Amino acid sequence: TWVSRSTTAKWSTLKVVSMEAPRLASLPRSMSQRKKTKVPTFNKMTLLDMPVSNNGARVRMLIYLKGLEDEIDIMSPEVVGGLKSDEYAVLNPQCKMPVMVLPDGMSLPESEVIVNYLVDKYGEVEPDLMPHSPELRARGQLAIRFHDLYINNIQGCMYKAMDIDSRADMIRSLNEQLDVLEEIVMGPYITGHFMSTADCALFPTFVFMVFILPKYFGWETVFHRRPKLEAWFNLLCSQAVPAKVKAELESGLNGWAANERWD
Ligand SMILES: N[C@@H](CCC(=O)N[C@@H](CS)C(=O)NCC(=O)O)C(=O)O
Repeated sequence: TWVSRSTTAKWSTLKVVSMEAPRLASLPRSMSQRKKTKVPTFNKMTLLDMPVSNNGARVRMLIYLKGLEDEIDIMSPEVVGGLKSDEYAVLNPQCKMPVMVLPDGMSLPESEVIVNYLVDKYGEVEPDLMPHSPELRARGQLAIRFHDLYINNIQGCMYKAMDIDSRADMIRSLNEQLDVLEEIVMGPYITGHFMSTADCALFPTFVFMVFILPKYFGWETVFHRRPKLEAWFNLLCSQAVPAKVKAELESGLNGWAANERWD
């Protein structure tokens, strides 16, 4: 039995309807299906990702900051047949980028899980990207969680096909979430004097917003009445590693523009 309701219905008007569970077609999500699919393996730690992926970019930013390029290969999901292939689905049952595959065959989906794994594994490699007090660590985690829960899930409104009302609602919500972040960022970095994993998580998404919202949604700026976020974004843009990540993301976004994604 599944519960459905229209998006405007109140809880009191919930309708309980009976229908079959949605079929997840051929994705090898269960153990028995997985056994039939050859699990891709790599000799070196390998991140499957593409330049335009903002979630992947948070992991790439950490890899470049810590100088781990010799330890970790970065390849396109196409090397295992693409995001929708059975081979990719055994690495990440959500079929999304990025995923990290370890030499022993273990695969780690979810950018924040990968970032925390690398911070843990390469803790002795500077910069440590961990704020130096429980309070600052909590603030960083809060920025990341708000970003992941309330921005990541609607960021598609900037570039995915959808009806105009849903898009308008999500763009409005994005605008509100930026005000929430303005109150969290301490400056000059999100958690104060040192860069942390919170900067890695948020910066790529800001590159998306700064690229897309003024050009295609008529925003004057992403930073209206958000001076702390503006100073933070400009500071990161002036540094080599974030600038490299920004250029990677923009190469993908320019590709989307050339393919008339927003026309
Ligand atoms: N929560 C996931 C989100 C992953 C995600 O949404 N990845 C996007 C790229 S940034 C993706 O794979 N999109 C392609 C698709 O969904 O087909 C994470 O942080 O890794």
